[in-house]
Amino acid sequence: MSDLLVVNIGTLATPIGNCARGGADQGAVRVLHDAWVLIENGVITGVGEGAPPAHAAARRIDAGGRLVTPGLVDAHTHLIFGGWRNHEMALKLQGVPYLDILAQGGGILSTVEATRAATEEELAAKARLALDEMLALGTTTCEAKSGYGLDTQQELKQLRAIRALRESHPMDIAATFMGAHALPREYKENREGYIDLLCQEMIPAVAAEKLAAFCDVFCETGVFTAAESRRILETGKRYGLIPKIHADEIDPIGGSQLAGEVGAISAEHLIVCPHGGIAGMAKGGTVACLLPATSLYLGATFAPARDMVSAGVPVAMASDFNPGSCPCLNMQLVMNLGCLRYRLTPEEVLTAVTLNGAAAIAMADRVGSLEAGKQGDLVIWEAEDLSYLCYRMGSNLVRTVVKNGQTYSNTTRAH
Ligand code: IZC
Ligand code: ZN
Repeated sequence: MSDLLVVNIGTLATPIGNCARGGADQGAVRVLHDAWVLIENGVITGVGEGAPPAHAAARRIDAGGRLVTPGLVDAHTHLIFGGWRNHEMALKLQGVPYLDILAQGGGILSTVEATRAATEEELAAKARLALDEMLALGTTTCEAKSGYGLDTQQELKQLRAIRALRESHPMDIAATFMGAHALPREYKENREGYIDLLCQEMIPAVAAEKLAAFCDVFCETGVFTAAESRRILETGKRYGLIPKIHADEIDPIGGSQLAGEVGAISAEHLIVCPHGGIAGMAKGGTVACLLPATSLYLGATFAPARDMVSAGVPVAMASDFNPGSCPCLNMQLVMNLGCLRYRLTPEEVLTAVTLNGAAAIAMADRVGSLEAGKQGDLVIWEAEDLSYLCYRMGSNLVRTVVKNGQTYSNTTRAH
């Protein structure tokens, strides 16, 4: 692997460290001017200001005075699914709520049908297109959940598709088992039976094949209660799966408090998170993983991000890419919404989509900042500073993505 020296960086902006940053540290970003980054064998070996080191063998890239940040980390996606849900647009326009569509057998359950009908190879091929698009938009690490199989073999199929992509695509992918995404049709009248299946068969099978690092639950009205979520997450923990939880997306039924109690690495959505939930997450050391594009898409309110920062809860932001509530994988739009709708500063937003996202998937020791020892993942932007990156809307401002020291150029120039 050839070495890479990125020079003539007008502004280099990066959070610092190997763990999530909350409170005042959320916005404590290091900014260098006239900077350079040296990547050797795919790993950053130097970052500095002024004259770059002499390294005759390294390939040089001139950033032309532009902004450079760490590669973006999208810590919450439902990457692997069959079909889409555009046919539900008519229902949305009639005002039918998300949970009502699910209760009628649509929503997640419609994607379950399409996912069950696809082979592992078909699922991986479809997701590969999404990964290509994510990389072109500046995302260099992502998380991917199962949760559209809802039986043992079908969930394993989704997770094996993730494994195949991890081995063949430049994107770093963290895998999450989310068999507790909905109650499958077969168990509509037998909740207890499905939770037994999750705890006694699915979680052990996922752990035995080492197919996931995390276990996630959709804790929501009509889906899984807080008590059921606790049982599933505690079982996952016994099998070495780190808990995550979809909490307070539509109704506050105790998910964020539970996140703190079970020591979840992250709690997701938190659109209607109560004060008690924020306090619980602060106590439990949980990262709040906020998904503003989903609020936009559902026409919902936006999570109380400023209250979370004030309480010292580290805030991450992710896309929530999925075929129902957020068919969007553009983290630049997420950054834009982070400023406009969460009232976070561009510096707080940067930490949310890099280091804190990495912490939400237990990868902050490897990615999420530009420092010696971290992976050579960065983006050269068609922007002169962070405020410009957060201010523009709807364009792809990527000029060049560097992933593990390899370069990927955006051929559609934003201006
Ligand atoms: O397919 O609707 N919220 N799960 C929980 C989702 C959204 C994904 C979906
Ligand atoms: Zn989700």
